[in-house]
Amino acid sequence: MKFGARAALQLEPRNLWTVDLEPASGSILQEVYEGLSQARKQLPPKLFYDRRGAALFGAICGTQAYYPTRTENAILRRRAVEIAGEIGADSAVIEFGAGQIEKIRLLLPSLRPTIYAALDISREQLVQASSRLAQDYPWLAVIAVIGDYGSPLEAQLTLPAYARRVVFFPGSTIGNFEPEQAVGFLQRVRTLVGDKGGMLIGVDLEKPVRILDLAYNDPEGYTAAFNLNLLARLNRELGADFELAAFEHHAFYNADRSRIEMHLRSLRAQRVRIGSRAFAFAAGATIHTENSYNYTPQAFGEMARAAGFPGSRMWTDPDHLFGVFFLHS
Ligand code: AVI
Repeated sequence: MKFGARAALQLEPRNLWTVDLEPASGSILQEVYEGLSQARKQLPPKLFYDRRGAALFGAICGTQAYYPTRTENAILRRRAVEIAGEIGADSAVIEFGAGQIEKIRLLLPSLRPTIYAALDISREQLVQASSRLAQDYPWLAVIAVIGDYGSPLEAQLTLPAYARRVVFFPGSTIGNFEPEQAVGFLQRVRTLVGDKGGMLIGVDLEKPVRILDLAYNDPEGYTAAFNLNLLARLNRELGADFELAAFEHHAFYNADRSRIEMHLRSLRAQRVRIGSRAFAFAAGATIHTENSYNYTPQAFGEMARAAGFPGSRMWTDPDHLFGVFFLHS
């Protein structure tokens, strides 16, 4: 098994390989300086996912308020046979941001791909989850790819030519991209999978605002803790002196842009020191931490077409909260 110039390392069980595409990670300081120096302060949502952030995200996914996870899981479970029928035999599934590798398990018995490559930047979690998967499915070749799906993979991925490449991107993470970025990302996937390949992707659909408001303001407070953990992370990793009690979680639906926005709002005028710099916050000023766009099936279909996927089929739930799309040429 080879990835570009890199040989994959075989582990135990014998159907598991790992390949490391990730350079040793640098500091997040520059990104933080850049984001907080803008007129509208912002921080990239990827900074949410340190160990504690990943655990809080897991807790969010288990709440009643956060409908996307259980709704998407129900669609995958209920429609597994139809989805497998669309994808066909001998597929090589590449999951982006595979995390705990849970959702593909809903499809494996019906889909029976030849290869499953899970890509994630969190090395430890990925290797452990891949190893469990390889043990549970001895007939499947499992490849744990430590890497960032944001960086070009086209040159790195060498998979058998007969296999139909299918990128699996569940979880409505596409909604965290700006729409133009989302089209660019889908175009890259199109190049990666080639003419006979496809993409199975979860998309949050437009819906009444009260459902969205609740999902991003869960009564248990996990989303607030997830958002505020970003500041705690900057304190831990960069020695910043954010006073967490002086900021609050603020999430609301922006109807003009069809997106939920998450912010951290300063409760008073204050200065925060990070490394060698200080940043001033007026009372009520915010740091914009995330957008979660939702789409109508038509709008998402058009975006996919613009990216080179003219064919699409969608499966949804009875309330049309969430869509699982199979995109192809
Ligand atoms: C990962 N992503 C799709 C989640 C979302 O819904 O945008 C992250 C999240 N943010 C708040 N709650 C969950």
